Order: sequence, then C-alpha cells, then structure tokens
Amino acid sequence: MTQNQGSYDASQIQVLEGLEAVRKRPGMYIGTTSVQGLHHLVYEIVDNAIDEALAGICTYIDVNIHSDGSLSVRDDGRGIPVGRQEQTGRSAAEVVFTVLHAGGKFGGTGYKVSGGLHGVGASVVNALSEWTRVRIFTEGKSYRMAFSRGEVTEELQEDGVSGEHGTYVRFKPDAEIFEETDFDFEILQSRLRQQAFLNAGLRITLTDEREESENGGAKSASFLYEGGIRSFVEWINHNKTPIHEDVIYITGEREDSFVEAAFQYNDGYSENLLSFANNIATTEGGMHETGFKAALTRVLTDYGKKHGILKDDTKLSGEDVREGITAIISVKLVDAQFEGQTKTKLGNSHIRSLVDATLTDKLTDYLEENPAVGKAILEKSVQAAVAREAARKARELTRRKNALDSGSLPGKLSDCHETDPTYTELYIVEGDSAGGSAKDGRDSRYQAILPLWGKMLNVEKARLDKVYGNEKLMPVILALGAGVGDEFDVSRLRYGKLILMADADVDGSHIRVLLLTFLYRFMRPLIEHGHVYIAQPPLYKLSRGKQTRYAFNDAERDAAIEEMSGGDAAAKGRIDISRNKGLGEMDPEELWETTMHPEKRTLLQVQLEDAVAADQIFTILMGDKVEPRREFIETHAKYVVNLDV
Ligand code: TTJ
Repeated sequence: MTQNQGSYDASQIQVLEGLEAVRKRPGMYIGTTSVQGLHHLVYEIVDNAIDEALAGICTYIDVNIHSDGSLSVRDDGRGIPVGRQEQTGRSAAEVVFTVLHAGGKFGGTGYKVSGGLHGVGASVVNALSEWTRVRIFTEGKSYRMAFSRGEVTEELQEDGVSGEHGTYVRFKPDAEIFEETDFDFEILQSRLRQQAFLNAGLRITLTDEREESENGGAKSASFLYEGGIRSFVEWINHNKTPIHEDVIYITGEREDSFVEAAFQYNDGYSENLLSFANNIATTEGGMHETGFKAALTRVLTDYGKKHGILKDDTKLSGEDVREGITAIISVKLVDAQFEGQTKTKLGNSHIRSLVDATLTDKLTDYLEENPAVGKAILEKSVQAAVAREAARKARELTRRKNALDSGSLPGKLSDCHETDPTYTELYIVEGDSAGGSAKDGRDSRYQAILPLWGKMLNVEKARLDKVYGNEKLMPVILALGAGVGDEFDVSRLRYGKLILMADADVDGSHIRVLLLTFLYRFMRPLIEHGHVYIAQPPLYKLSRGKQTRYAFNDAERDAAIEEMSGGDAAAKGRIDISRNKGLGEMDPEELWETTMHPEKRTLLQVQLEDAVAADQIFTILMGDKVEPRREFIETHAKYVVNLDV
C-alpha cells in the first residue's frame, strides 16, 4: 500500500458510503429485515460457495449455527483470491466484502447470475452484521480479516501455514437491523437440502450448536445426492404413490446453455413443478417452463394418438398431462435474465426452444422404449381430461342454477356493507352457535360472517368436479367471488382478508387443515398473496368479581393472575380460571373483544414461503398413507401446531 495511497483512500470512502446505504435501507438489498431477510444473509454466503462447486472445485459446504447468534459457512474451494489487484491496490477478498454488488464477479463459473435480490453479495451480509470474520486457506497458507458493520477492523493478513484450501466466513447478524436474529434450523435445512439436490455430488451439512441431538453432540443434518434432481423428484414423491417406477431424466445442451429435467407421475391430482435457473428458484416460471409444458403436451398427445390410446375426439390439455406430475427443471445459462414482479421469471427465450427440442427428442424416444410407462401416463392424462369435462359440466350446472355469477351469494352468508376489498374481511366460523355470536358481535360495516359446520370434503383425494356443487365448499367459493381452480382470479376477491375462526381443539384443527388444503390446492394465489389468516381465540378466561381478563397462552395467564391478585396468595385463590371451551361459549361481546376487534385481536397470517415443505405437509396430513402421517405428527407435533394454529 505505497504508491496507490491516494486512490486507495478515495475508493475506501466510496465503499463506506456504499455500505452505509445498505444499512440505511436494508430492504432494498435483502427484501425485508424479518426472518426471511435474516436467512437471506445465509443464502448470500452459501451461494458464493455453491458457485465454486459449480466450477467443479468444491466438494463440501459446512454451515454451522453457533450458540452466540453467529453463523459460519466453510467450503473447500480455491479460496477467495488474496493477491493485491493492480487497479485498486486491494485484494479480491477485501473487495468481495466491502464493495456493493461485487459478489457474482468472483464466482468464476461462467454462469453469471443477474437480477433480483440474488447475488447482492457478501458485502451486504457484511454491512448488516455486527461482525464478520473471514479465513482463507490457499497455497499452503492461511489468511484472516475482520469487519464490523461493513467497516474493516482487521486488514487481510497472513496468519499461518495450512495444508487446506477453502474459505470460511462467520458473521453475526446485527440486532440493530433485524427484527429477528434467531436462525431457524428448519428453514435453513429446507433450502440447503434443495441446493444439494441441484448440485449432484456436493455435500452440504447443517449443524446447530445451540441444540444437543439425542446421541449427544450438536444437532446436524447432512445432504449429499449423487442422483441430483432425480433424487429430488424421488424425495418429493416419497409419501405419494408413483404410477411408474423410474424417474424420467432428460438432459440437453446447446452452446453455453444446459438443461436437465426429471419427472415422475403419482396417483394424486396436483401438479408439482419446480424450476430453477443457475440454481435459483424461478417461482414465477419463465421460458424453461413454457418450453417444458409445450413439449410435454405435444409429445404425449402424439404418443397417445400413435398408439391408439387417445381417441380422435379426446383432446389433452396442458393441465391434463400434468395432473399428478412431480417435475424439476433446471437450466444453466450465461447472463440469465430474471423478470417478473419478484424477479423470479426466466426471460431468455432461446432457453424455451432448447428445453422444447430436448424434451421432444428424448421423451419421444423414452416412451417408445418404455411402453408401460407411456401407457400409465397416457391413461392418467385421459382420466384427467374426462374429469375436466365433468368439472366443466358441473360448473355449467351451478352456473345455470345462477349460483356462480357475481352477485349471487350463499344463503348463510351475513355480508358486510363495505364493498371495497381493501377494508373487508370474511370470517369463516366453525359451528352454528359460534357463527351466531360472530354475527352479533362483528362490526357489520366491514366484517362478513360465513358459518360452516359438519364434515368437509378432503380435496386431497378429490378433483375439481367434486368441488363444484359441494355443499360445504360452494358457499366459500361464492362468498369470495373469485372463482376456483384454474379460473380463480384474485383480483375479483370480495374480501381482502379471509379469516378462519375455529376452536383450539381437535375438531377445530381438523376443519382448519381441511380448509387450508382446499385453499392450497384450488385457490393457491389467495395464500400466496397473503389473504388468508387464522383467528386466535383466547385460551383462558380469568374472573374475579366484576373483573374479567383473557389470556392467549400460559405465560399471559400467569401474568394476569399476578396482576389481578396484586401478588397476594389468598387473592389468587379467589380468581376463577376457566379454559375456554370453545367459540360457541363466548357471547357476542366477548368474541368481539377478544378475537375480532382489529386492534385487540391476534391474527396469524398463513404464509407460503416454502412450496416444497407445504406440499409435503398437505400430502402427509391429508393423503391416504397412514404411517407417514402418524410419524410426522409424533416427530413434528410443534410444526403441525404451527401450521394450523
Ligand atoms: C475465484 O476465482 C479464483 C479462485 O477462487 C474463486 C473464488 O472466489 N472462490 C471462492 C469463493 N470459493 N469460495 C468462495 C466463498 C465462500 C464463502 C463461504 C463465502 C464467500 C463470500 C466466498
């Protein structure tokens, strides 16, 4: 650091300004400072190591949640370059951690990632961390450097000899920035498992030093899939019933682009298609999905006609040939264009023709060589087409009865006066008497009530044609006014909030899961757009004389006892504590005060962060295999409660 002294200072100032901006407006760089944002930091660091794995150098990535609130990532790649760059006089290692957007440039994979919140880089993690410590092992030596809230606290220095190679980054998210600083094992595990599937042969290990496992030591999970996305499909289908044994696996390449697709059909009715570009989930789809879908429909139709399975008058739609499919499409390309609202839609159109051509060629060959698989898939598609026709007729019938047109509302609905969905809420209430209390207790200007009772259809085992005309589900569809299935249109919603209000007991839990299953399978955008909530009735009612208090958990109950008794033991004995038996036992005033008053109630928003995890939960809870359900409930009791609280 001699002749470059002047320009070094200048660029250093610029760097500080850059990272200051990240601290001022973290949302711009990581989307949010909630739990999601917190975990985004981990993905940013891990993605760097994955880039190294893509280059074929790194064989493992170890992620460790430490007890002090920090997290570390270690890979056995080449190590971030430590040599001084001529232009800046600084090392690549320092630049990676201090210059905004420097992330992608040092991946060295050729698959340059761009767009969205992806690849904002290690500097953003550094800026948003109380401290960051880096160690680099390369060419027989080890190096270290350290930062605090984006500023260098220890310059890069050689600190010993080492026979290893790789990079180690440990950071502690800044509590001044994040609303939540506790890493969630389940969230990280789900994402890391996915990355292991997408990078065949790469071992990713997650260790949680905060928790002891059953056999002593830290809790840990390790993922290594030699089968890559084929294993991913098997894993998603493992609680379902596949209709053919092999996962179909197809690859193709053209110039700098590469595609691989893996898929297998199960006997269910939902479509499970996940796509990725450069290992980034493309939840909004894009050109690779379009190419896959077009080719799949065409190839299966041609095959069906050629082999006499498809009669001339039956036409297969895209939905028909995707009923029960579990598919992963993964493409790698240079300069991926990420478009769409959340920048998760692949825009490069040459990828569409690559995927289409690859599938057309290779799936056609595969089906000719595996006629039993071809027959099984075709028969399922034909059944789906027949059911679609039945659904169309059922829809027409309901329409003719004038029930599906806007304006016709279910008889049991107590509507509100307001019509602007920005303000309106629909409560779906379990049971007639609770419905009555809710109706009398509500603010009828903007709160509508729809009571539901009795046994509800499990849609996990039913197609759309069974939904039309179903006496429990039709009122929900009609009240919401936005259609159902592929016709569902979130912009036509009559209420901005759909609030499920059921008892905190087994029956209430059952109806909640059934309703959520229905919404997830047939009105998914409703959940994706955050319109679905779960009401939280209080668990305890405490009274002493004329004084009444409600508590939503044990801690609140105990605090209320202290407060009402003033700490006096004798007074405590005079407090009447009752566990709320159900919504039906609350009078309208109580229900309003505790559960419906917008300023006093607690609503839980149903979120769909992780589509793979959600699909699994619904498959296990509502599918027809008993053993996985029992196992899941026993080991995940807390998670089930979380899902349906
Ligand atoms: C760049 O090209 C020359 C050889 O090293 C390449 C590189 O940067 N490799 C690399 C970076 N491997 N691992 C990283 C890395 C790992 C973690 C955990 C965090 C960060 C920011 C980078």
